Amino acid sequence: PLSAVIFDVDGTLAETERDGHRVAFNYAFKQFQLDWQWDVKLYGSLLHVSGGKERIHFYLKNYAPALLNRNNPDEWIAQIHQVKTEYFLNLLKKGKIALRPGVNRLLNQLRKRNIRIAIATTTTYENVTTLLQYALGSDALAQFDVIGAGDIVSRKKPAADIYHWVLNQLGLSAQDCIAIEDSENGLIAASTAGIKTIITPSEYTQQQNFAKADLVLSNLENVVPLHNKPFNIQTL
Ligand code: XBP
Ligand code: MG
Repeated sequence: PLSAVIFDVDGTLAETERDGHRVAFNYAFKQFQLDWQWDVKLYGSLLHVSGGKERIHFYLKNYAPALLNRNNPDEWIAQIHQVKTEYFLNLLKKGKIALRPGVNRLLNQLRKRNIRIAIATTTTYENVTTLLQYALGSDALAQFDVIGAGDIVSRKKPAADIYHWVLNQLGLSAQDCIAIEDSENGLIAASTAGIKTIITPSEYTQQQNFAKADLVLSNLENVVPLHNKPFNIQTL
């Protein structure tokens, strides 16, 4: 029996990357007098590294390695990332980022059936809680049994750690859950933890490899399988 559905956030609950996180990174770079500009295409390639701080570190290593010679580069990256997060939170609070189609409907159906709802994301905890509160209302957090986010685990997706952490918090095993993800990194993370995974590709992940997914849907509203293997969608 299905006991819980575990949702990814970025790309799955909402299209947060191109007009949200990307813009916030560029804002932070400007505040730190860095003339870096992550355009839409470059950002797409950087998304292969999950986690904002990890993404900045990767960019530095590849595009400005000399800057990593400074004292305590991780502390500096964390400061840049903090400014990025504050800007992103402001975008959320201005209502700039809406949930993807069908997300709200599925959450309501799960609640009605007493199926538990959890989050497994690499993004920062406040980003998740703020998105949920602004998109679903101030009491939204009560709907979520477990929120696994950001640095709660040290290895981010595609590592399975965040899914193991969430399963442990739920007190459930992998076969009692379904994960919903939008990216190959997310698919690898969830499936490595042994969790059946539905993929709803997002703006940046249309071309990724989802051959190992249990089900690929264009979105959660019009449930049209893009390719599918034996999978009991009735359980949803
Ligand atoms: C999301 C991420 C995050 C966001 C930015 O990946 O990789 O890093 O891009 O958020 P997933 P932070 O959807 O696979 O969890 O800057 O807060 O890390
Ligand atoms: Mg995602």
